[in-house]
Amino acid sequence: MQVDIVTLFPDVFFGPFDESIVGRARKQGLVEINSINLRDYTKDRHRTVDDKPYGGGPGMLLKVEPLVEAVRDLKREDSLVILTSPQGQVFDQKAAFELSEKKHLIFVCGHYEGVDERVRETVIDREYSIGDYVLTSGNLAAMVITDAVVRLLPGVLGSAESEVEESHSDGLLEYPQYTRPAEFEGISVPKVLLSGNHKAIAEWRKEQSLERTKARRPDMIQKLKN
Ligand code: 4GS
Repeated sequence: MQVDIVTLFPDVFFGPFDESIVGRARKQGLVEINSINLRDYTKDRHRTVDDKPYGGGPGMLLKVEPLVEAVRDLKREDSLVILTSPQGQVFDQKAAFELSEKKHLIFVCGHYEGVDERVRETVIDREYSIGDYVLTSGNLAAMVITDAVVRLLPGVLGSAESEVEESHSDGLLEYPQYTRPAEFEGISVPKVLLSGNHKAIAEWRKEQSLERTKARRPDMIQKLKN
């Protein structure tokens, strides 16, 4: 997979993408991640990327021409172009699985008050939000989505890691987990986990997952029913 991220701050991605699982995946050639400076697609002397909104109002908008030029330059037949913004569909694990099937993702990171609407009309395929809150820039949203997608690519997680039933992958939250010691400050590990009875352990875990999801995330139960 190739991921190209169009941004005003191309340097912020390195650090997070150099370490741990994503860093290893890049070194192994399982994914290539590039950040592209939007300013490189400006044509004026001042390298202007933003302008005031028509009709007035606070803040600045990303101009249409540099963004469209950048996306068209990067785009191939098999690309999916994603805008990160609070107006998008909320990104979830189902979307992560879907994006992990693509060969080429292009992210357009929102900045300032947003983008000229014609960017959406001309080059954007999908618009995703990572949640109902306001970030300083869409960079972090592109990073979060990239991270969730890259770990799903074949070969990125070791077989032990990928066998683990993670929260959300079966539509439920994870069951409680314990490691040694068997007792800490008077709190014991549930007996069933020490029993060696694998069938009883599996049943207990399933039940705990369900109870925890009902209590904490009734919205996820509703999703399972649909
Ligand atoms: C998000 C979000 C976001 C909105 C970008 C204000 C700068 C900012 N992007 N999911 N302008 N939440 N973007 O808050 O994707």
